[in-house]
Amino acid sequence: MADLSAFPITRRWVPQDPSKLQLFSFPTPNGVKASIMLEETGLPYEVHRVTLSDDDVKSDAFLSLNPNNKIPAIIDPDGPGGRPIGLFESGAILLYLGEKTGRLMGRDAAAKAHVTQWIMWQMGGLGPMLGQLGYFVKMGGKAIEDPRPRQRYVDEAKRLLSVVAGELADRDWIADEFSAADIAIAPWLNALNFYEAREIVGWADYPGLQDYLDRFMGRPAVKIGMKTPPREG
Ligand SMILES: N[C@@H](CCC(=O)N[C@@H](CS)C(=O)NCC(=O)O)C(=O)O
Repeated sequence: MADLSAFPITRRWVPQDPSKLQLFSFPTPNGVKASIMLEETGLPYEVHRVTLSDDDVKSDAFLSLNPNNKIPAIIDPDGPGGRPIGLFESGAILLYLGEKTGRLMGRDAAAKAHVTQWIMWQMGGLGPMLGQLGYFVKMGGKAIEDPRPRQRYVDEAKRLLSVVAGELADRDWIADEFSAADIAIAPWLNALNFYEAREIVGWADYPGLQDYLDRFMGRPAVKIGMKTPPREG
């Protein structure tokens, strides 16, 4: 039986089966990247709900695994060299799980480089920019009278959407075959709905993006991963 007692987080969120990979997450666009990847690759895992409230995500227990106080994070009891490893940052988790399973990272070195490229594009661009857009359109920033911050993120979101739409014009998935890059990107496109920002970024101008989202959401593993862990319970 794997021993995860060196990870203080396991005293608050207790593994039932420490031989399984432990996921600490909440069903947000970043959180579901990890759960969808786990569902798609079929790796056995246990999920622990860490909500975005300070009591959870800023607790000493969670900070012991991720000092950056953000979900998702994982502990793999069977890490490199057979030793347990803790990991945070959804992009790093996707790359790690792809490497571990040999799945969803492209068939050859060139495809793998492209999958990595699009994961980096999502982590450095699409996610942070749409996150800021959500803040200025739906959350606290909505009350700010100066229109410039909001416009900045609207313009940047439009630009990023046109990039993905252009790439998807002649193929179903961002890096040719379905891959971890789609798992990074599609949940963020989906978040525009939650942010009530579709109209303002001209979502309807890119019908290919809705087709892409429908294709993504239609996958059985994605359906489960999108609801993992449940919001309540
Ligand atoms: N770059 C990080 C971002 C993760 C992130 O922003 N997580 C949000 C939820 S989507 C969070 O945990 N927020 C809690 C907080 O900031 O207090 C990743 O991709 O893992």
